[in-house]
Amino acid sequence: MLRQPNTAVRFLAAAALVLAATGVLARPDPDEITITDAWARATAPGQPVAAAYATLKAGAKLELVGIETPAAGRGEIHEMSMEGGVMRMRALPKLALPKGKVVKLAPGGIHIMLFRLAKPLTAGESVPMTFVFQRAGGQQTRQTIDVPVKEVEKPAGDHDHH
Ligand SMILES: [Cu+2]
Repeated sequence: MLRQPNTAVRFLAAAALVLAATGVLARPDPDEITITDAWARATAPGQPVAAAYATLKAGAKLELVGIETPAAGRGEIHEMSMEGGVMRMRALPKLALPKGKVVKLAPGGIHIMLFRLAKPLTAGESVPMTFVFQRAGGQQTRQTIDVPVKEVEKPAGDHDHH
């Protein structure tokens, strides 16, 4: 009977299409960006802002130029630094991602700040977050991931002043 092989061939063709659609068969993207260890800090009720962190690695020289999420009205990239013995932070319009270098956004350092939270971030839940990257030529590429919300103690000196 020919039916069995036919079915098998059809199944393989369908599987190949799915793989192609999911990019498994696609050539590796030279700009390939990996986002790992992403998490957002759980917030108390009524707290309007939250911090989020991630480890970024770009296969080509890129800049992180924006953060978008339905969980907040606005996302900013922030940098913390000591000024005259006081921990201060400022918004960065963009964050350089050198080719192949691991860039860590972590408590006490560069971080993502989410303003005007739609609702409190609850540990155990996750929020979708879109990272907007820009190539040297100005072309933008976006990557959206689910960022888990975690309850983690703040390191000494981490900001609470928002
Ligand atoms: Cu901040």
